[in-house]
Parts: sequence; C-alpha cells; structure tokens
Amino acid sequence: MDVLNSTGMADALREYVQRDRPFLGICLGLQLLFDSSEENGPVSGLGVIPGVVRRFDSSKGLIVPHIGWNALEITKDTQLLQGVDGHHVYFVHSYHALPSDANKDWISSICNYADSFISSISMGNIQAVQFHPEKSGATGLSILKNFLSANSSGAKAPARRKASKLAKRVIACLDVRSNDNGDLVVTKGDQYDVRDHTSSKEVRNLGKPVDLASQYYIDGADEVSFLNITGFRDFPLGDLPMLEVLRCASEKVFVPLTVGGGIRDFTDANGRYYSSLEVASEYFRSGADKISIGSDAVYAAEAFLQTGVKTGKSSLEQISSIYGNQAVVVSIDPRRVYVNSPEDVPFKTVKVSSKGEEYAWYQCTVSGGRDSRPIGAYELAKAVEELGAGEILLNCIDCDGQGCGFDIDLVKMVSDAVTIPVIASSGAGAVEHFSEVFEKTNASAALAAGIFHRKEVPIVAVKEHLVDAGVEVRV
Ligand code: 1PR
Repeated sequence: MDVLNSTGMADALREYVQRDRPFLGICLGLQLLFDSSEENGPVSGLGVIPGVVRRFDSSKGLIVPHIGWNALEITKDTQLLQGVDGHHVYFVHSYHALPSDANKDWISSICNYADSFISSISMGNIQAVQFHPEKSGATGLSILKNFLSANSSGAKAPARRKASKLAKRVIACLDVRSNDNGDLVVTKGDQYDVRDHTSSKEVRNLGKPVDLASQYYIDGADEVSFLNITGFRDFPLGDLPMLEVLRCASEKVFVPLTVGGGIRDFTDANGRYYSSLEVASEYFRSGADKISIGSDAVYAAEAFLQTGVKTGKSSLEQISSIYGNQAVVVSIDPRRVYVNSPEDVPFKTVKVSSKGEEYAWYQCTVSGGRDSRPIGAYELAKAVEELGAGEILLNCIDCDGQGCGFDIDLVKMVSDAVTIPVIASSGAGAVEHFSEVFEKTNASAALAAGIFHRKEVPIVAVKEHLVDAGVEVRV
C-alpha cells in the first residue's frame, strides 16, 4: 500500500475499479481491496470492500501460514469460477478477509480453515481471489481462462467431491547438481551419498531437472522442490544453469516451486559482495515461489539460542521480513544419535522402541550433512519458527534413500513442537508410508524423491492410496 500510495497507483486503482473495468486481484490483490489489514499495521487498504484483513489465530494450535490445497465452496454464480465448485486450489497466506453482513454481497466463494474466510469476491467486472490460480494446476488455469474470455464457458472440469479440510500435500523433490561432465542432473543419494558404489564413483544421474519437474506436475505433484545440493560450496548466482532451470520449469509447472541451496551472504573472486537477500531475490525472479535455507538457518538459530537476541540480520530474518514468512522454508538435515537417557544430552530426545538403545536425539548438520552442529532438530525448528520461517522441510539422513518409511518419531516430535507446516521427508518406499506419516504425525505434506525418479511408485498411486485411507488430498 505504501508503494501504491506514493506512486499514485492507489487512486488510479480506485478509479479503475469504480469504473467497473476488468480487474483480477490475486492473494494480496484481494486483501488490498478491503478497508484495512492487520499485517504490519494496521494499514489502510483501497477501501473498496468493507472489512478488515486479520491474521489466522495460531494460539489454539492452528498451523499458520495456511499453505496448501483447500477446497472452494462457491456461494454465488460467477463466470470466473464456473466448473470449479469443490475443487482444491492453492493458498499461501497468514492473513485472511472475514465474511460479514457488510461485505456479503461481494463474496463469491468461501473456504474453511478453522473459520470460514473469503476465498474470492465478485461484483460486476471486479474479481479477486485469495488463492493462487497461477499455481492451482488445471483448475487454476481454467479460472484464468474464464477471466480472459468473458464469454467463454470455461474449461468444464468434472465435479469433485466437496472437502472441508486443508488437503495433505505430496511433494516431488529433485536434488540437483553438476555431474563430473559438468551437466546439471537430478541425482539421488543414499544417506546423502550421491555417488555410485562402483569403481567409477560417478554422480548418479536420474534425469534432467526440467523434464522431471514437468512430468511430476502432469502426474499430480502438489509442489515441486529443487535442491541445489552443492550450493554450500558453489555460489548459486555463479551457477546460472540452476536459474535457467527455474525459469524453464516455471513456464511449464503450474504448482508451487521451491528452490534451496546456497542461500547465504557471499563474496565472489572479484571481491563483489552479494547478500543472501540478493540470492533469494534472484531465485524468486527466476520463478521460485518459496526459497529454502539449510546451513545458514542452522547458524542463525545457534546464534539466536546463545544470545536470545533477534538481530534481524540473518538471511532467514531478512528474506522473511521482505517476502513474508510463507515464502521461506527451512530445510533441516538431522542425523539420529543414540543415548542411554534423556539426561545425557541438553537436547530433546525421543524414545526409540525399535532399537536396543532407548533414546535418540536428532543432531543437525550443515553443508549437505558433512558437518554436525551442537543443536537438535527440535531446538532448531522452534528457533527458526521464531526467526521467521514459514515452513519446515524435515529430512532425515539415516532414512534418506532407504525406502523404509519416514522417521515417524522425528516427524511427530517436530510437527508437535511448531505451529508452522512441517514437510516430512526422507525414506518413502511405498504408498503406505505416506498414509502412515499423515495418520501418526501432524505433518502437512510428505516429500519423496527416489521412488518417483526410479518410477517405482507413481504419484497418482500415492494419491489413490491416500484417498482410500481417508486422507484428504487434491485429486
Ligand atoms: O545448506 O542452504 O546450501 O542447502 C542445501 C540443501 O541441499 C539442503 O536443503 C539439503 O537438505 C540439501 N542437500 C545437501 N546435500 C544433499 C545430499 O543429498 N547430498 N539433499 C542434499 C538433501 C534430501 C532430500 C531427499 C529426501 C527424500 N536430500 O531432499 O530428496 O531425503 O529422498 P528419498 O525419498 O529418496 O528418501 P544449503
């Protein structure tokens, strides 16, 4: 709003809307039509629609931001939303507009997340949606088509079952790096070791990043993540192929893209300094919806726990304050360490019934698992939530590539400890592992790599299994 006011765009937009010219607001583009918002404020909006935009209340354990696929309940017949009643669309926001008597004539659909909130408005030619049609797969594309061709009937998609909760997400992950020939490839490790166990010790090559990402989008992945796994040593802005991968992928993949690896301050060989914010901005400009920070978030959390002071200077804090915490994922790479008793370590432990040793803690690592740090996954998760992380990608080095299932103890411990969404990662080997992690933990999403790359389990089989198991997913 500051920018719109200072450039005169606020008045121009008000006048444009009053003249009933075609308008489609997306996410913040819906929120700024209201009287005011609590975000960084109160801040006055354009004042076109009566009402206040409020933060979701996480005090009663609600996971905030609201990230993922939620089903639309259409309350008014509109051209824009033809054929999509009950479909899942993609949301990513911490603030929401509440329905009231004063704005009820504007509302064209609502959605439920603890309370009902306004998911779209429509009045004459003025349309706005809280979700992201550009990231909502075929359903979102049909909504955009409806907006662009006012007379078209829109893509007639089959009616879907209505849903009432946020769907659990299935995420395909692509670990990307250059192989020994210098080609950027999708690789996959066993406990983070991505080299073949043959005499040549080549980096495993499981395909081309953009081809695989496009295929997973078509197969029904709810999100795609790229991890630039050598980012800790190869500066990403020097690694232009990775930016190119993002640009090409975002032209073909209409679900959210996350990219991680190498987000930190850096001085190149010519003495030019790049802030982590510049690195993240370049990733966003190239098509990323979220960035994921690994090593640098561990250092920031350690410093925060030591001093109790939020300096606002860490990459995590800076990127989150500029782009919003919904755009910042922290990727945790822990390794299980067994101990005899919880008193043996100053970190949160869990009881591991399957092992001889009774307890374990989960020691965080940096630089792709190479260096262990004096902080546990539980402590890290809580600290990064305070520093502004919007989501946690929870890997487990012991389980990575093993196909024996997610580390339920770890996922439960972390997902019970924070109120931001947790993505369970590492170890998926069968469809049952996905239902297990959703049934036994508070995870919002489950991520897999190897089983998809090796074509052992198609994404559609995972979704079908979850539907049969009574877990809500986007189909
Ligand atoms: O530290 O900010 O530069 O970020 C580096 C990023 O790269 C981190 O997110 C880190 O997890 C990742 N990374 C670094 N080295 C590796 C490696 O494998 N050698 N990959 C690596 C992490 C784990 C998952 C994997 C799941 C699922 N890979 O991404 O996809 O474990 O696998 P599975 O389903 O086959 O079991 P920074």
